[in-house]
Amino acid sequence: MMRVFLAIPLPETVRDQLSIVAQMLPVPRRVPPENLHLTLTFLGDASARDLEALHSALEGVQVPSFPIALRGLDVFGRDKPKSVHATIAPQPALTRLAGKVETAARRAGIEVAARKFVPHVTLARFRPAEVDVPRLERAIIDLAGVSAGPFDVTGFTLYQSHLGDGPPVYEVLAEYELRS
Ligand code: 2AM
Repeated sequence: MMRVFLAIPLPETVRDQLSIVAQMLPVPRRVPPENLHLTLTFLGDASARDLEALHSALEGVQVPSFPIALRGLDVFGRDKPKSVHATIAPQPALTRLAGKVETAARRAGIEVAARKFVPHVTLARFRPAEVDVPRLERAIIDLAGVSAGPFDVTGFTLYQSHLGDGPPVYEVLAEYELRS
């Protein structure tokens, strides 16, 4: 089985901008710049057969390319934060794309957790006890004006996540283009 997810890769300039922002956060571990991405759907463990079915289903996803922009920061976990992310300015085309890839995954027989799509780019993950919460909240308020992009989303990628000591290694398994 392979641990896989579908995500939008970010242009290098955007990753560079976000990693500068991440450096300003009072957190113990940041996502390495090369790992920054926008997840469309987390698929979890899938077999090679699942992935073949998924590949056929994804080739049928037809969505025109669209622009997105990153605006401001937020946390997951509220008063016990466990990650900080850059938020994405509202973009209905992005929500539509996420819905279509999720439907494609379900058609391919992959179980996808029913979760509301909250588009974001995670900048740091940690345990709540590892951060000074008021200090982190102040930093997030101070950085409320950060932005990156806009840039055109021209495709999405199927990644395999290899977990080990340290940050995960994301391997590209397949790339899907959006029509321009
Ligand atoms: P996150 O950035 O908000 O943690 C690869 O792990 C990607 O899939 C990450 O972007 C992660 O989101 C997302 N993801 C969603 N659900 C997940 C889960 N249950 N376990 C691990 N990653 C998950």
